[in-house]
Amino acid sequence: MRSLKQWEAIALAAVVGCSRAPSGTLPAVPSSPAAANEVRSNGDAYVIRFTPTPDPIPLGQLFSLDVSVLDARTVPLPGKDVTLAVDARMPEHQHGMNVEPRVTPRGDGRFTVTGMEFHMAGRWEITFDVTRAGLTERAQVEKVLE
Ligand SMILES: [Cu+2]
Repeated sequence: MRSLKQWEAIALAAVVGCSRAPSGTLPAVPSSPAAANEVRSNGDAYVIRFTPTPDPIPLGQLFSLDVSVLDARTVPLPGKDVTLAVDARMPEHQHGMNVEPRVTPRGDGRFTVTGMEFHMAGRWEITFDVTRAGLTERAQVEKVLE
């Protein structure tokens, strides 16, 4: 039969065990202000980070995006086997942009997207289509312009 002291030790071990973060799980996407410009792809294979220039995205003016495609653990993707297509739409209005953006690869999963323009105020949805080894996965993020 166990003594009271032993039960206390077991209970304490259980509490300590619970307070520890579970191992083997993916790191959480940080909830910093920058997280607003970070999105996971729908199949959870990629994390997309993007920075607009100008920032915030202006209304009725050309802007560009610096985009980094990272793996699910937010590690940069080495090599040149990743391609990216970017588009934007206003879902409520069922139209896209009046311009066609150009994507320039910078290597290691980084891209510069030029020639974007949101010509109307309201809700826009930017889509990032990441293709690697013949498989395409989409990430989308919302931007509301006033
Ligand atoms: Cu519209």
